[in-house]
Amino acid sequence: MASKIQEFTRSASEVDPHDREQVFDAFRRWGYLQAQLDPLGQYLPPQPVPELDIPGELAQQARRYYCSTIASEFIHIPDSSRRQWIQERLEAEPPTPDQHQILDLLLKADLFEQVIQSRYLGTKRFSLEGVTALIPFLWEVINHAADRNAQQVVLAMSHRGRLNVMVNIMGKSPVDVFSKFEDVDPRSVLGGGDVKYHIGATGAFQAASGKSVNLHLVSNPSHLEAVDPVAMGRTRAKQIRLGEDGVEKVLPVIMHGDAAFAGQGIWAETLNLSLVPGFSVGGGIHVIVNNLIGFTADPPECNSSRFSSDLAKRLPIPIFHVNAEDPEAVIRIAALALEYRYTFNTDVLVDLIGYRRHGHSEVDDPTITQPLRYARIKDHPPLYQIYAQRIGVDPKPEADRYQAQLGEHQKKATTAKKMPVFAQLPEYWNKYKGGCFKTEYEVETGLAPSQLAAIADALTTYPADFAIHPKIKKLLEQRAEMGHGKRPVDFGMAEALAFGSLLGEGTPVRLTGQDSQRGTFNQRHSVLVSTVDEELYVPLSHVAPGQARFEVYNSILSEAGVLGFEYGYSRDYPETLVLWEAQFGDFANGAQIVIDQFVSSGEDKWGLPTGLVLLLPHGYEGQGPEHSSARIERYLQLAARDNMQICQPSTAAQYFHLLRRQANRAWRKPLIVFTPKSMLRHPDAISPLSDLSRPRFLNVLPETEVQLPQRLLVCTGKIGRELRVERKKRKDDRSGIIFVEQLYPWPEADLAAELDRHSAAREIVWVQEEPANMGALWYAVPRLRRIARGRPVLTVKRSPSSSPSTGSAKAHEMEQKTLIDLALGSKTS
Ligand SMILES: Cc1ncc(C[n+]2csc(CCOP(=O)(O)OP(=O)(O)O)c2C)c(N)n1
Repeated sequence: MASKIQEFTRSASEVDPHDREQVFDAFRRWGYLQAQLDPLGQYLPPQPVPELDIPGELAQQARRYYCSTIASEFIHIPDSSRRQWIQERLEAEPPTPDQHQILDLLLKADLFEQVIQSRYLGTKRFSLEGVTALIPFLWEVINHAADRNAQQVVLAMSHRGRLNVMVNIMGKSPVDVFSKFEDVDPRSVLGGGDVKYHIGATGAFQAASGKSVNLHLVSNPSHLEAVDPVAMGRTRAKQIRLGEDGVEKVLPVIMHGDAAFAGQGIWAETLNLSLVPGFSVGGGIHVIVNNLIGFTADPPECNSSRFSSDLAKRLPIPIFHVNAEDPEAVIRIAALALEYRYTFNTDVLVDLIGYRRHGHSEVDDPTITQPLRYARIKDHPPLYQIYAQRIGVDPKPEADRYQAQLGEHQKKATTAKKMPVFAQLPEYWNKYKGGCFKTEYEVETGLAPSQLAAIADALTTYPADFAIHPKIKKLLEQRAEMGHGKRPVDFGMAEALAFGSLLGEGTPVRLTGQDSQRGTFNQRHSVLVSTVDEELYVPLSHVAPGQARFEVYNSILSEAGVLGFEYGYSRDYPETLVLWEAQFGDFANGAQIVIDQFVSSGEDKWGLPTGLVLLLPHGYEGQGPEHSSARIERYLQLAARDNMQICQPSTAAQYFHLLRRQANRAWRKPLIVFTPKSMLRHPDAISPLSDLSRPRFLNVLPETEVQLPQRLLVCTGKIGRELRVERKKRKDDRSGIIFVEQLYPWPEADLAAELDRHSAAREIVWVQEEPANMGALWYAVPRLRRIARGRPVLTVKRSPSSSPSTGSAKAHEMEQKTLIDLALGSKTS
């Protein structure tokens, strides 16, 4: 019979040893500190807990439930019905497991590693030995998930045991894995590809019930835990695609290392997305594949608390620790975790505690750093042997047979000619292209004035009884005028028109970032808030009947976690225009791993394209070193082989066309956009409505006002707009101003044509706001020289600096004035 859980702690002397609830409460609360969790008995010794010094039979009984090879932390969950649910199951007799199945899985997991060890001695594989119970764990989770209607499981894991999971869970052929060790067909991956323990895979799992579950193992960089938000974003995209019961149909199972779990901030960020609207996936199964070591570091060096799992206590979710050498306990927790996730739709964490049989990789000798532990491990039998003995089975005949079979597979691999392919892109990728740009991918993006007016009307209308904020009322009135050509279009409206048009054409739009609903610069206002009851109204969700889904979320204050999530989302929803916005462009450096390891190189390493858009506010406005630069130089350095597009639209219309181009081209490439701040409302950056009816985005904006320039100022972004205003003021008819709106792929032909058009110009000047060692200078100047036809290419820029800009608004103004004087004058270097 379920009982009320005490909300406070009693000392042992206050507990009546004959009161079952009082006794059990103490163990439910503190029992996890005295469980037997380390198979080698070196770490996690039972901790003295005075509250548990309770005599009597009931205490013995409670100890069996709470201090065995399973330890449970769940009293921190505020919802008593959930705690009740857990304790009822932990205090029940465990179901009888299929012991032969467990043995079979353990044997296969161990022997797979042993065969690689013997055939490819000294080659890195990151063996799972010591925690091979992961394989029956996953087997049990996926089987139960199949019973709960799961159609897909998104798996994420780092190096450790990855190959084992590929073979023993994902159904990949051992021949294919061995041929990766043979490194066949190196020519196919010259300059690209990835190591075997990072690549992704797709596969099918045949559940015991006969159902098939699709598995997706997410491609993973070396950077530990970076894959976590990506897997979550992928899961959410798959769930949205499947509709209402998507949360049931798609389950994420994320594996972590113990050192990485405790240490990596991106995981803390991801965990915090768990219950947030727009990011929740209805919970996932998280497993710490805990070998109680991180490379050469012992647990006390990796973590400030007893368990590496402690970070997860920030959430109201259960944490189960289980000794990986008790496979039946592991199986029991697998089933319990899965049922909990499906019952309460939250994350569940399982800390699977074993050891690591070899060094960090197989080329490391762990006896140098942990001689005592490894002396003990040397004599410790593999788990399948321990378990076989426990259940009274002689495993040798089956072990010999399986070993011989793997030997055959290995032999076959030595004659393989082709690099095996482990992953298949889903059919919704069929209509999209990766690779290098081809002109046939170009699309027209302009819209007729009548179309723009209709969208504008929808975007500026709200229910008659909606209590609108007076400032927003005015804004919408102005936007309505913009949509009818009665006033120039600003960036905010250009974006709304781009989104609105795409939604009406059937392209979903998803935008996230800190404060993205309103917009950091008070420019977006995509969600209207009633002044009476704070009810929300989203005009972009009311553009046209049958329109596509519009999502805009204010994200948690995270860059790496949220950008990783959106990258993952874009990977599984290429039909959606997915945009992530940094509050200021330089904050994206907190997500540098996601940018380097996924966005810019994912296609090269794993053949996985994405059309993700990064909106990075950029521009020197005297706001100090941290709010000025989105670090154009970094993105340009990452650019090669048409891996992404790097653009800085300098008018509202250009932004409109750029967004529409990104959605409507079949070419799916990341788009990095340096977006405006003060330029949002710069009089020279607003556009006549007719510019939105132009055919397309222009990679280069030509000089339009000066007929015969003697010098050509080439620039990108806001500085060009400032130069144009100043030029007018000075009545300067010597300087032509050309905007490079797309920096990468470098629009060489367009730019060359524009430079050639002005043959009277004697010099070309690259002008930028950024210091000499930043911005696009180093990238643009040699490229300009190639097309300058012998004319000198000079530069105007700030002096080299270690930080992007001055902290003084007045100093900024002085510097900016000097830049403009230099650019429009003749003193250039
Ligand atoms: C972000 C990051 N920092 C450093 C490393 C180098 N590195 C690779 S594995 C490893 C130890 C990981 O330990 P743990 O998380 O416990 O996983 P295990 O290898 O023991 O399974 C380290 C430090 C890395 N891959 N990623």
